[in-house]
Amino acid sequence: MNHNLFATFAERMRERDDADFITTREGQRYTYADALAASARLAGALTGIGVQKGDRVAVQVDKSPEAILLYLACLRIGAVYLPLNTGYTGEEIRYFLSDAEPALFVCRAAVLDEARRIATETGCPAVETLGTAADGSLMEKAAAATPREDIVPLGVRDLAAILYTSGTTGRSKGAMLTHRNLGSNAETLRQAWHFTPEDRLIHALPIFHTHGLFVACNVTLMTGSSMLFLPKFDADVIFEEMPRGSVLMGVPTFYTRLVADDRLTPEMTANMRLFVSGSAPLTAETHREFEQKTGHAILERYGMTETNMNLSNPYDGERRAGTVGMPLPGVEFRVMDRETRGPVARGEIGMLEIRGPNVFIGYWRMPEKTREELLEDGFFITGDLAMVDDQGYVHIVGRDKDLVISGGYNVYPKEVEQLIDELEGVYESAVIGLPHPDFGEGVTAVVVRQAGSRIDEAGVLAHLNGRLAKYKQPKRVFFADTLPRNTMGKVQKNELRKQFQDTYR
Ligand code: MLC
Ligand code: AMP
Repeated sequence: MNHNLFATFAERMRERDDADFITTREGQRYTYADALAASARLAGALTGIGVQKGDRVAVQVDKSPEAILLYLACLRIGAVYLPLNTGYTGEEIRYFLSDAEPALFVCRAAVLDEARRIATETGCPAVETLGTAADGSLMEKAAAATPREDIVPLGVRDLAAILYTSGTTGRSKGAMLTHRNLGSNAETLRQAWHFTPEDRLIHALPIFHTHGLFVACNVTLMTGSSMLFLPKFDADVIFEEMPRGSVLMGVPTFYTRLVADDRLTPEMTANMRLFVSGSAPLTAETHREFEQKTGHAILERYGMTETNMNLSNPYDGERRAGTVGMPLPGVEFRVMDRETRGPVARGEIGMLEIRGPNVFIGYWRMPEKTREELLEDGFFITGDLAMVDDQGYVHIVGRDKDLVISGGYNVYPKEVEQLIDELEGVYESAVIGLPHPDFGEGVTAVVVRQAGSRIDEAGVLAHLNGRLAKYKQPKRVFFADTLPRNTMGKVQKNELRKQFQDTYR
């Protein structure tokens, strides 16, 4: 049996033939037949460039239908798709390329020179460009290539993608996801969320993370439904498109912004059948307000880069505000006491662990990290703290990992602290997440100066600018004489969060 996920997608694509797959407001339109043909041409181009089964293809491009066709082409030939946040700076890209050793780096034309330089320094043999108007050197090569109509046979552990997720030590880890991981989750979600070929997903998420890439696109491909690709979230555009859409997937920031808008009414959302939220906690307040204003209960689900989607509120049945629902079919979970390593009683808080065909097979070239987090019995330690209520709904009540989630993007404080600490005049720093009305949590730095230093907020921010993606940069920098520490010498971030809790309110 061929475990190549593209084999499953291709069947659906042939069936759906001239039905829309991806459209844009700029008039781009790919039917399923178009997408099948284009993926074969892109697969031919990749082969011509020298990309082979198992090779990584690193991609840092603006959102476009062609980026998804490139993802499909990689699946087709068994190459490993490696999407990168467009916000990453050159320094951040250098790390990913040196760690993943891709056979090809696909970038935006505007940064081609820098990309070539980084590729040369990191030993990446090929660089191509891809633009948002079906342009760029990769598309030119695809137009001239001999299409590859075949689908490379793959085994059950062959990789479809590597997605980097930041590490608590400051070093990003590449989560290795197999064709089976992605395929099983897409099929599960298709069924659980009642997708049909008639669905039209309003797609406003970025396509370099699990939510916008796998949850949205793989479910669409599994179903044979269609997507309207928007470059980014823009409330005006969402409201213009809602009457022609049926599903919206978003991070909580989408919903807090929509709820605050007078255009959100039952009439406006009458054609929509489903609003999905995930990637960060949706407040019960936003959930309730959204329902009051539209009659729609947002379906909140819980997932991770390493695991795809695990838990979901029901499609039919109560969608409980402030909870992430129950395990999806095929997914097992347990809530464990971290000291005794035994399960906690219902209603008590413990570490959430997950097992299932959706769970990744390990971190790229990090066997020790993999062993620490992916246990021998197949359960993955999420780092999230959970509680199961009397109705069996799971509540994510906090995190046991030092992580800030800002507008659905993960920021690991360590990475920011390391950069601040190297700055002259800084003795030490602590980076925390504080309640933020728009982003959920706002990245904030608390800095202790060296004696005599006059470094200020602007100085710290200037140092980070260009070194760190914008969303990782603190929204505010505060100064303190010392950082609060416990008897073990560990910085008490809880204390800092309390002290600065009203910063953005
Ligand atoms: C933008 N900015 C952010 C930010 N997004 N700052 C912090 N956090 C963010 N998430 C910066 C901009 O650079 C800008 O800076 C300023 O904040 C205001 O920008 P904006 O125009 O208001 O932002 P916008 O472009 O509207 O973007 C906000 C957003 C976007 C929430 C729509 O960040 C987004 O689409 N997030 C989704 C992330 C996502 O897909 N996560 C899924 C991960 S997968 P300045 O200074 O230039 O003004 C995962 C697994 C799972 O977690 O379970 O799904
Ligand atoms: P990422 O590594 O970007 O995939 O982010 C995964 C993390 O996002 C999880 O470990 C959770 O901390 C968080 N997360 C995802 N969905 C939810 C949700 N519905 N509620 C609370 N936290 C969530």
